[in-house]
Amino acid sequence: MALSLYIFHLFYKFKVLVLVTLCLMVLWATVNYYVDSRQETPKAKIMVEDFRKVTSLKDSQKEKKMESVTEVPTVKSLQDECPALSPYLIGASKLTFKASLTLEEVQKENPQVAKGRYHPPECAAQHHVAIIIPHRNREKHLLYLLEHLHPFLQRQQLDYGIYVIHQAGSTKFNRAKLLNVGYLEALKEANWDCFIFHDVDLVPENDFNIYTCGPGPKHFVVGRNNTGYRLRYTGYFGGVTALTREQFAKVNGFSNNYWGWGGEDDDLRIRVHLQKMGVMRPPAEVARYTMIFHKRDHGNEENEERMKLLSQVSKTWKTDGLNSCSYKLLSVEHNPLYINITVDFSMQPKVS
Ligand code: UDH
Ligand code: MN
Repeated sequence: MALSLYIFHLFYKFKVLVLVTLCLMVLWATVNYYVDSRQETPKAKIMVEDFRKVTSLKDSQKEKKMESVTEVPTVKSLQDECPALSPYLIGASKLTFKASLTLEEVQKENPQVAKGRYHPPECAAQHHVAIIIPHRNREKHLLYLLEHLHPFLQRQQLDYGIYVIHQAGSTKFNRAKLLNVGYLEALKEANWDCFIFHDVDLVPENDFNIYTCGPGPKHFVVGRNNTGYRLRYTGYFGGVTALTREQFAKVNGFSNNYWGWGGEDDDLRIRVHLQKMGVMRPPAEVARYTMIFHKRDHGNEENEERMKLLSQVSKTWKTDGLNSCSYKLLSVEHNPLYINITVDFSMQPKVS
């Protein structure tokens, strides 16, 4: 009897031991799981966030032409360079310009643009591009350009910033000098490797017209609606051009001496040729623009001195350009969709 009681007691002790061990094991597993999941959560959150960003970019373009997008970039591509050709390109678009469009609407359409800048969230951009827009009294044109240019540049997977260089006052307009200011000021905030000098009223129609720089200066406006989509004249180098930081520095930028309309773009072409650089153009089928209709602006009358200035470029380019571009900087504002730089040229001596 005593023996059986002893055995029962032993068995009871053993059961308690097994139960305690089991409890400890469950506790250990729970603590381990909790620690692991704490480490995983931020990673998972980032992955979900990235996926959301990638899909929201795709959603916004769905209506336009989804069939041309062949594959959804994977989360893994976050660390990878963007592909040589973006999968988001849709080709030719039918442009519309709604009279009632507001800046708030354009802002809503571009939630990922902040302080005038954007970079693709899904991959590391291969190109860092500053868009420089000369501007005075063309607010509606600017609105339409922003409306179309932001999605266009995003579909090209560029790291970009849009700089609007506003000439204050009513002195003669000086497009070229504004573009020099844009280059100098944009470089103060980022190390851009490519500059696109862009008229405010020219809207690109086809996103295969890629806004990147090349081994030589580029001219994009091969055709536009109001010239029957033909080059305005042989050698035309106006409207929208792209030069790398180095190419633009090599030609000493634009001349500062073209006041009023005309000549400054031909002057830049001569500078480019003097440096033995050739001009490149994208194929005519894609390098197409719609110019928003306008009349000649007050303060931008035809420059009667332009032929004289053009005949002297080989003597003047070294001392007239980026290295002599003086201006009074009135303000730099970081708006949601663009960086607005206001300058005053009224104190500048008018060199002829
Ligand atoms: N610009 C302004 N404000 C001005 C003048 C020029 O913002 O008051 C800028 C703007 O970016 C514009 C660019 O400078 O796109 C070039 O000027 P422009 O558009 O006046 O030049 P374009 O060659 O026209 O297009 C010239 C006169 C058109 C006469 C039309 C007659 N049919
Ligand atoms: Mn114009």
